[in-house]
Amino acid sequence: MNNKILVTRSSMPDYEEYCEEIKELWDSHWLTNMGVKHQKFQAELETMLDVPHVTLYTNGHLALENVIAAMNLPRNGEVITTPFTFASTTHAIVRNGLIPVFCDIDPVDFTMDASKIESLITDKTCAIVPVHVYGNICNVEEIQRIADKYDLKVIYDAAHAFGVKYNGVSSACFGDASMFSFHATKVFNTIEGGAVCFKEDSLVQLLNDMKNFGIHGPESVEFVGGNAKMNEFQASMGLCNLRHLDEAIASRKNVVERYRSHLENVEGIQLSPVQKNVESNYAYFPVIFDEKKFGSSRNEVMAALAENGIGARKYFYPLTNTFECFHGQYDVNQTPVALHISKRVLTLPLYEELSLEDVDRICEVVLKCKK
Ligand code: T4K
Repeated sequence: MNNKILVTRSSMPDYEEYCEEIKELWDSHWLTNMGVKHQKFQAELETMLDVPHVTLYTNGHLALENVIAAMNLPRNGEVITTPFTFASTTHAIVRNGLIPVFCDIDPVDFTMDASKIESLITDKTCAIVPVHVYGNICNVEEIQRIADKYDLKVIYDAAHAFGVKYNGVSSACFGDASMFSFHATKVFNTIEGGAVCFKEDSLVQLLNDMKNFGIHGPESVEFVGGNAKMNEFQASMGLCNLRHLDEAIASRKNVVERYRSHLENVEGIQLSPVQKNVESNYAYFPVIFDEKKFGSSRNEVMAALAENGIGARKYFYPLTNTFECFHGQYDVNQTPVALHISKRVLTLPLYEELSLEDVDRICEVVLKCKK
């Protein structure tokens, strides 16, 4: 079927624009290791995100792993986090030798339920890693209050929240640091890519060294670092896509509004409301199906869409605290709201070029499932 609709589709600049951007790489032969495109892109992001420091990475996951490592947390320390996320969040914690402690989520915006954090704190708790899931902003004030009270680090997984503002403040500015993903499937992409944003000056050198094998100078390797550098082709894609970000977000807004016009106030369907005081990036369109009221389950709706060539996805099912790799280490009943939502959520197709006619077609298939 050639009119297949996938869950998302990368935003891309014109071919000529990208070719023009990468042309000088053929003159310089400088392809990676913090070249001119890397430097320019980093500076543009610092301005655009209104944050003192941005460090670029080859992907969002390594950005998160590196920034958690940079916080110098005690081995086997406990990190309060959410299971309603992509594998990356939990894996970044575990791969740093830390223990995730799962906090339940808010039933309306699906971010960490800040009212449940304090009851999870023990003398081993050292950090909180919340997720601005779907681009919904966490309760940043309450999380910071708790972090200050118990002397905890806060690292936001802001993979979904690039370009989002809360009370006029960029999502790059909360906590000790925030990580963005620039993966091909994101609102803003550098093919693969990611960034860490932060205010603390002393982190600049540390993060730069960590992503480059721990190499501090030509003859000085201060610690065992890895390789997580963004290359010049990725940075060039970022420079191009940044020029068109506002258009991309405006198109996504139209798509989301069209979805809402069809699906709001339908019995058995819960949508995630636009958060107060938040300038959204319209990253995802999650829909919660209540089988009893809607007449069809989430899986039945997904199958009906698939029959019509439409690829919706269960972001995020299964919960990370149920992954096989954790061998039943965590009790999923400790996060009942997350479990409930993950069994019912379906994210519908959303991307810059999705036509409003296609949104109408998708909603028609969804609403045909209502019994
Ligand atoms: N934290 C959170 C909360 C995250 O959601 C993610 C990533 C991370 C951390 C880690 O960031 P990165 O290290 O990835 O930068 C996708 C993405 O790979 C992943 O980046 C993303 N979250 C996750 C939610 O979704 P898949 O396995 O669902 O992707 P895939 O290959 O099935 O693609 C989905 C659709 O996107 C395709 O049907 C078509 C479209 N697509 C895909 C690719 C690869 C394109 O249009 N262009 C492409 O190049 O994981």
